[in-house]
Amino acid sequence: MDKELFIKKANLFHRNPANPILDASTWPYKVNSVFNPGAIEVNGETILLVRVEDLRGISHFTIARSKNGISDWEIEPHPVMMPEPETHPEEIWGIEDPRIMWIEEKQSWFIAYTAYSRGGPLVSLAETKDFKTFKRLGPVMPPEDKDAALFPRRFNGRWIMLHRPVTTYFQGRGHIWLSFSPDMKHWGDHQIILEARDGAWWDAHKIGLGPPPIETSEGWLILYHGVRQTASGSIYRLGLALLDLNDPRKVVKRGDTWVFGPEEPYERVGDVDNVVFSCGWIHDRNDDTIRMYYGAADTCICMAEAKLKDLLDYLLK
Ligand code: M1P
Repeated sequence: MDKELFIKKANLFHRNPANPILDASTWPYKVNSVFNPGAIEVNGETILLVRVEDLRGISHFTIARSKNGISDWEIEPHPVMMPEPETHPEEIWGIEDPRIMWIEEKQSWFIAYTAYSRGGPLVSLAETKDFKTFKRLGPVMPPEDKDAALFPRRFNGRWIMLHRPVTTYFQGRGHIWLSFSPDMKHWGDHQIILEARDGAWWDAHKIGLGPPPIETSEGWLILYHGVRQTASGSIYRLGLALLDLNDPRKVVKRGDTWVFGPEEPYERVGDVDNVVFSCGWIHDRNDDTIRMYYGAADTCICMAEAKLKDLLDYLLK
């Protein structure tokens, strides 16, 4: 049997026994579901910027904080970021799936999120220093486009963003693209870097970036979701790839197998069955552990841990 398939069986990610760690029943106000959070750590505290779907079906963001990243969550009693369709019409049907990156040069957190416009989902950016007030940079990619995240620094003077446009040309299939910008507002030099595979592959229909890239000695590590369409609906699973450190347009390595997929009942059954979807992971450099936060079945929030070394070994050895 192929060596990589053996490694898959070794289970790179380990689910936390407390899963799901957050759901609608623990929310301080009435909501339908909580899922797909952005995740960061500040002064030893885990902060999740949670996508919350209200009882209309429209999503907003709320903050949940925890000292250990697993339990005793302090959830803000009110949303921290609501759609603002009066000033930002592209947010008419909500804001979704935030990916957070610390940008040292600007001493700010930048959030790439999906704004659900009348023309379809698109990519918007916002900036915050405190997760209380948010400055919108506005829509930066037209619909349909989502699953976006920034790199933390400039490359030859330009910012880089990964994102996932969908065109009718590919019959609704979606690939991961990369674009450049001098100012984070105007984006160009768009190019495909990672394509959905074909036929029976687990990532045959469409793929999209998961959490923001992590810088490692071997390259930028990315986790992406791959979707396979079946007679009973789509299956969302997660796979790994490495991008070149100096030129992220170059894919150094891409794993063939998925490394995480829906297995547990809370991942198999929910508002959208058979979905694991991650927008945030936290790398603890002290013990090399990655905590991957993910939405399960578009219904609740879970966490699974892996060692960065194991993920790199899986890709490189
Ligand atoms: O329902 C599964 C996911 O579907 C969408 O993801 P994508 O367009 O990348 O396939 C998103 O709406 C996501 O929020 C959702 O979890």
